[in-house]
Amino acid sequence: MLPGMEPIVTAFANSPDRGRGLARDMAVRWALEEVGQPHAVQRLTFAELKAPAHLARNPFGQIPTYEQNGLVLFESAAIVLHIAERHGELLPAEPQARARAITWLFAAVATVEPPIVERSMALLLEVDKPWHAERLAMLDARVAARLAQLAHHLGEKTWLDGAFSAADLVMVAVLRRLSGSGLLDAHAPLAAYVARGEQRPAFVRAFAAQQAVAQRNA
Ligand code: GTB
Repeated sequence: MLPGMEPIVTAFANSPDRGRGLARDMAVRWALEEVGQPHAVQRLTFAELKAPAHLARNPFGQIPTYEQNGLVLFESAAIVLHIAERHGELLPAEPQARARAITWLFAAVATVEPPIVERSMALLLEVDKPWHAERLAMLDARVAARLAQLAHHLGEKTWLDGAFSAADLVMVAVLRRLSGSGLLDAHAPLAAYVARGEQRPAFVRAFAAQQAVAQRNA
């Protein structure tokens, strides 16, 4: 733990995932657990997300945000990267390995996540459209293509590139959004990779913390 004020992370007051840890505060909370940094979680209603106090933290009115010692950040992957850099953990020290880990962190949110999010949105907002089945099949194929490429890279490796890093943390958080879709089942090593992430004690602690809130809300 480093000196300074405890960081404050924002999360949904009542997450629509009902305790499955699928909202993006999960990655930030997991990263803070990995580096042993105690933190406070501020829970916001949907109305509070769009109120001036929160828009000052995140112009897009979303969770998660991170505040510590006057620094205010948004974007979950940027926050995880900041935590990794501040604590000198979750990223390799050797410059080339570090650059590769940051590349994978970007790949998680910029290349792997977009079709996964599009698919979730289609299931949430478009099920009643006459073209839904056709579009879902297209999105399933796009997700499946990314998963096949990722599985090919992962091969028999435990983590994306050497030791567990911030990139694995964000990648696992991204892939978890497919839980229940069956799409991960086509790649046993990828499903095992996600399971390895979920078995890390820091993940288990962060998951339990957000689940306890969901259970209180239920
Ligand atoms: N790129 C940003 C980041 O990574 O931080 C995206 C942040 C974001 O999408 N935040 C969402 C939010 O605040 C919550 S995580 N939404 C409210 C709004 O935009 O008004 C997305 C999310 C929501 C719900 C589920 N779920 O129920 O399973 C999963 C993921």
